[in-house]
Amino acid sequence: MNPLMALIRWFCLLPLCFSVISQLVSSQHSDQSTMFALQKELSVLGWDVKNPDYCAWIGIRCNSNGSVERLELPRRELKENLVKNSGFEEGPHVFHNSSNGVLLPPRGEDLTSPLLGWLIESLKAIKYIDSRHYNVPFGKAAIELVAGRESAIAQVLRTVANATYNLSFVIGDAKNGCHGSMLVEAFAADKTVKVPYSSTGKGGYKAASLVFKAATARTRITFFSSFYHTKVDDLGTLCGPVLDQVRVYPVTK
Ligand SMILES: [Ca+2]
Repeated sequence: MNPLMALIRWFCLLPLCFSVISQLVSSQHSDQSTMFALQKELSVLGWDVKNPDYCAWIGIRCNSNGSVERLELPRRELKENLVKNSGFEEGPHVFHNSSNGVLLPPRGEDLTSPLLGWLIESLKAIKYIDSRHYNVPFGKAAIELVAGRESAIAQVLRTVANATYNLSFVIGDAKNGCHGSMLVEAFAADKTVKVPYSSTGKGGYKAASLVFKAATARTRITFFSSFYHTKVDDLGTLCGPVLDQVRVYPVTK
């Protein structure tokens, strides 16, 4: 069986299958549209949809006709991610002419979060940035933690008590003149990790992860920036590390 069809067949064991299939039905049935539809649901690290040459994506091998010949994916990539809106792709409308991103207010000022699935648990706003004006690690949007420890974002996940999970995420910079030694702190159940990132303002990113054991049927994951940063050419403007691609998968033994 074609390796791509084998993956889709396996993938259809997951509830996310239907949206992929619906996209396939409306597509030209080419490997490119299939790969893009799969990436939209799976958000595999190293599958960069900004690069239309899917044959160059990590773990993909194509034949001379550009058809996918081989797929190598870590097992965890094919489990359902517990994090809602894990890539921050569903957020407030970003005005086309605005290059400043959108400041999302802390909880309390607004009854419903403007960012699907996420709680803004902070005294100050976080910033929603889009790929037209900023460097975003994956997809079309991400968030920038612009107010140090006063700018936290969290989500409560449905977990199984005593089960072990892996939390992974990427941090980077928005290519917006925000230089310096950054540090993002992530929390899940009773575990925490501090991830350093050295920003040269060029729009890079790195991946990090944390293994934790759920204590109850609900587990909170939280992120904030340890430090305050300002733009090199505008010391009055706060900036900070970018967070994207937050995923939680059960760890199978
Ligand atoms: Ca994203």
